[in-house]
Amino acid sequence: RKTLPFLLTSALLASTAAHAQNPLFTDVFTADPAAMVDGDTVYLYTGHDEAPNNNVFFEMHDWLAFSTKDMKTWTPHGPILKAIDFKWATGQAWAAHMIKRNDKYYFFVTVRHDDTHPGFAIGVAVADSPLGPFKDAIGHALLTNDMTTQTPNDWDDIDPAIFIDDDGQAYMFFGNLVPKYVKLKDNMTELDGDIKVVDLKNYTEASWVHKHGDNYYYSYACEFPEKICYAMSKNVNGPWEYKGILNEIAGNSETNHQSIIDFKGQSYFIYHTGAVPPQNGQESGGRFRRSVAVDELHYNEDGTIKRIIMTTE
Ligand code: FUB
Repeated sequence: RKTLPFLLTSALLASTAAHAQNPLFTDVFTADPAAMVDGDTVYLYTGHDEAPNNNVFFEMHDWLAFSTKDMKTWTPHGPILKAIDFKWATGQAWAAHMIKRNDKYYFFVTVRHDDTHPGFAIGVAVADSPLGPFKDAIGHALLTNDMTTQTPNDWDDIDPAIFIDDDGQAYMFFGNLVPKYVKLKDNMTELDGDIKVVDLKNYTEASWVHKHGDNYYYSYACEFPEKICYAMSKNVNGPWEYKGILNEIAGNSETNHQSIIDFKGQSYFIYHTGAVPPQNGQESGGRFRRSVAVDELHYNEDGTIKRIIMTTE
């Protein structure tokens, strides 16, 4: 039960913080945040947890979109795409990533493939606007499970994270247990060259690559239950030097999944937590009932990142 001092402190923090109160959304469960800055707006794409209480696994059918111009007031835009909008997929709308290129918006997603390629796969949808309408850009998966040549892990092609380097070359980072990356062609719908393995300490999933100043950062969920760890490099191709933990397991969600953005002079760490009490008619959060939260992210002078202070802790 929350006490008056707790509520007053929360209200004060919410009024002085550079972002909205956490969790960001209390009428829907959201997970796997993928934020994209586009001009004066942040678009936030999330998975949509719909598991009933005590369910034993994820129940995720579509991806949701939200936007803000000040990180405080968020506008919900509802579902932008369903997993089964990819005709070759059977469901499981897992982690996704949006990226803009040549005035088009490419939404890279994790879905479960049909029996022709059992296991998870990565697909791409495209639209002329950040809020869609989106359609399958290829008509088949960009990357499917190949049990003959890869480690027999049918989750290995999940959690795409797209990064476009200063020279215009696009890369897709992805993977479960083994982090991998591959170049993308300019059309964003074809792989360009071999898939390479990245050397990262304790990698589990949830790749995210960004650049700040002259440094490249690879953040990822590490261990299990998951924390977010990160490594730094002077080159997108590595080598990556392990730098430590950004946040501990957030609430009781077991998974952890982050976006890192710079927006209007402030850096933000966006993640999900399971520690959401019943509110607004919702049941409580948990492993398969996660909620997206945001906190400030601060860099040290040497480019390393300070440990995130989570308001949800
Ligand atoms: O939301 C389903 C899966 O859980 C994601 O793909 C992983 O990153 C983990 O958050």
